[in-house]
Amino acid sequence: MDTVVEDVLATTSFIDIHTHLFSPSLGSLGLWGIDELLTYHYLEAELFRFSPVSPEHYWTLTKTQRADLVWKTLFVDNTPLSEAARGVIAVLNALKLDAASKTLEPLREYFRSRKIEEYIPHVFRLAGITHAVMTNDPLDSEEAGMWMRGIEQDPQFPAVLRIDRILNQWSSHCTVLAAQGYAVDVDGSGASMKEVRRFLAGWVARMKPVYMAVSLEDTFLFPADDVRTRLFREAVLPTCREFHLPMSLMIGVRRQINPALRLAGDGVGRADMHAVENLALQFPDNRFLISMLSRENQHELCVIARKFRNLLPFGCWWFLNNTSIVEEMTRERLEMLGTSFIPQHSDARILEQVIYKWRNTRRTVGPILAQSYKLLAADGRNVTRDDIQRDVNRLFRTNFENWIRRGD
Ligand code: RAT
Ligand code: ZN
Repeated sequence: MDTVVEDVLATTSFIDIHTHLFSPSLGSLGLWGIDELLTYHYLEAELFRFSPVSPEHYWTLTKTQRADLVWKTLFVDNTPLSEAARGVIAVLNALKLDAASKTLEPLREYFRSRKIEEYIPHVFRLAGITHAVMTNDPLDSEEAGMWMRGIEQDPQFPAVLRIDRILNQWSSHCTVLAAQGYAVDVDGSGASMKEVRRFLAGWVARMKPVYMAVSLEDTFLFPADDVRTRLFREAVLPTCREFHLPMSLMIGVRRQINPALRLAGDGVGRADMHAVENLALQFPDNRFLISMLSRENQHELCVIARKFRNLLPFGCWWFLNNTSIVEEMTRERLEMLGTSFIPQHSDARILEQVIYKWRNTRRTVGPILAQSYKLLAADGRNVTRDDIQRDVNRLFRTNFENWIRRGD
């Protein structure tokens, strides 16, 4: 059983439903190579535990110097045991590079000689994925500029309209919309909601996203007496319905608990699941992708998903993407939801990370699936390879495809 499951997982290409990767047409936004891999914020957080360097000094270094420091600290002077550090070793091995190199120069040489258009299919093959769904911010001036000038869309990199700045930072971003000619104000009064819908519709037309997305803090409440509740009710969710787009909610971030660490400075908190229940109940015609960041919220999410068919739990997000927690969450989800969920996304920020993140997923999920089939067999039902293939397709491809296509 274990080997059949392993083989099906190894030979099925997955859809990576949430990444921070970019298609080559979005140019320098796309990160790849050894210096980017080593300055990943998961590793920067670890650097400060092992090195006396102060964050303030670290940020004055060039990217090359930072990468050298991370390599020496976490990979030469210490054993790279953490999930994020081990991931770099797995990537170097998969690319047939020397993971024990004392310096980075030979590794840099390899990456310098890659041509991105040929390199991406190679990396996708090693990762066993066909698509990396992007995260696209219409209020990031660099990215928005590229979209406005017109970019060639790459079917391997479906777009996602990410609207954190609108839903989480309305007071500081409504002026940006106003400057672009939208009649909005900070209280969300007058034509504001209609104008936000016009803004979103424009970006839906431009990006052709497969869903809209936001990440929300652990203290998120819905409904609340605030502009965000109105934005959800009167602008975002109606636009999702109009264009048949799911809304992805990633809930549980405690932003900048240590601001000196910048991107690495966010934490996690347990969220109040009433918000998810209320959204699912009040908007039966919207479909939601849901990922909770806190381990403590996972069981509640499974229970709520059993009650609301418009919720699709996905991923073991960020601090949860560790073998021990992925095991626990996947087992719990299989037991409570069968195959009606999406076990994982990579959240990759640097291209090559998809290699180790998907390898870890296959390695961790394989035995759990196999164990479920063994229990089923012990209870009187054997499964065929076709059954297993159908289940793996659902978990890692078609649950997502069906979710984004409904209503077409
Ligand atoms: O996992 C991460 O890399 C985080 O920094 C976040 O980007 C998170 O995944 C998000 O999409 O907000
Ligand atoms: Zn993310």
